Amino acid sequence: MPQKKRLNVGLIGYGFMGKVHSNAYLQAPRFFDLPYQPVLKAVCARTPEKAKEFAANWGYESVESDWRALVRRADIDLIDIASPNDTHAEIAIAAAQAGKMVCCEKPLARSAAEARPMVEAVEKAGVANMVWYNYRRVPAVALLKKLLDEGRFGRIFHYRSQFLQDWTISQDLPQGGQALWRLDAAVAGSGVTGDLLAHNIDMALYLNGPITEVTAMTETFIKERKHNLTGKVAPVTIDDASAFLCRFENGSLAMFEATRYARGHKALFTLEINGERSSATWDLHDMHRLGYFDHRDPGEVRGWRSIHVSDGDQPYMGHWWVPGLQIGYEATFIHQLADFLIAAGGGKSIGPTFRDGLATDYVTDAVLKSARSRQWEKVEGQ
Ligand code: SOE
Repeated sequence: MPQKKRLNVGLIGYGFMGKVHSNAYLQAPRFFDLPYQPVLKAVCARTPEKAKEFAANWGYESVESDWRALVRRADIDLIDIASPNDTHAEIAIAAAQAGKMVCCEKPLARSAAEARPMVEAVEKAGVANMVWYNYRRVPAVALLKKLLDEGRFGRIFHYRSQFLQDWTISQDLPQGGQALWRLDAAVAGSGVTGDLLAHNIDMALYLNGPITEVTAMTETFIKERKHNLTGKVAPVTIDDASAFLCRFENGSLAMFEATRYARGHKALFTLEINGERSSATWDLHDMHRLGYFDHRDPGEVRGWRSIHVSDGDQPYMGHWWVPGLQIGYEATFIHQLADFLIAAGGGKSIGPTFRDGLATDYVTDAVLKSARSRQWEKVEGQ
């Protein structure tokens, strides 16, 4: 077998996403034929002990405690940003200027204004780039995309999507700091709009095209929480729930909702799309199933099909076990990395690129603006 080109990865961040990405670098070359062999070269974290622990567990060869030192290293080919949202822009721009490939956790940035120079930097440097909107790579979602691209749905009338969680309902939960920066708007940019709705929006832009205008409402149910960095009770700055109506460029109408206050729901990401000839449904808690209805089926057998997307001729599944057996959440990152490395080997980037991440940030900006203005708002940059 010819030797694969080694691709030295420098990871920044060691939380939940640091683990998921590290797993993808280890597993992708085992299941996919890739032009590169990823090497876990260095992990960077502000606390050296944490970085060392993480490196020992995942097999990173070295540790850094300053991301600038990591970006300067000549032996690093790819910078992976899995640190909180307020760090994405500076790191990504420096990495692109140093000529590295850049993979960034979602959302790309805290706002479109912050994301724009990131897009300029990667495009000017001509480096491969992507944003980890992993749910596009669920096999059932990839199959839905294929069916849509084949024109089976006809004109699209409706799109609906929700992301429901319940982990912030307790008043006793503090905000801010290492584990809870998602509750601090200064670090995260926003609450569920940038964290959860961003997934719904990325997938909708991918499946149904650009969104032109939105009207939104947001709510912060718990107004004050103890801040982990100061120990003091402080106003909560994020949105706890966010919902919006919108119009797509293709003329379809849509409803979106995300919340961390839907008691009983942990990560219920759902979507439904209704076209002139076909409709489809999908939800993350039953992620292998695609609901599909085709009005052109003969009347006597017409009805909703529940397609278990686990067969070798369905997207990605031929790389895994035998037909009918399932894969997990972590596989979506493995698929995304495999697609990225195959494209990078041919000198290209695949979606979601930084430019696609910016498109999502334009929509989340419009959602937050509309919630404040209580008016319909145009989505910029479309
Ligand atoms: C929040 O709880 C979160 O972990 C998001 O940050 C992820 O992007 C989402 O996939 C699951 O929920």
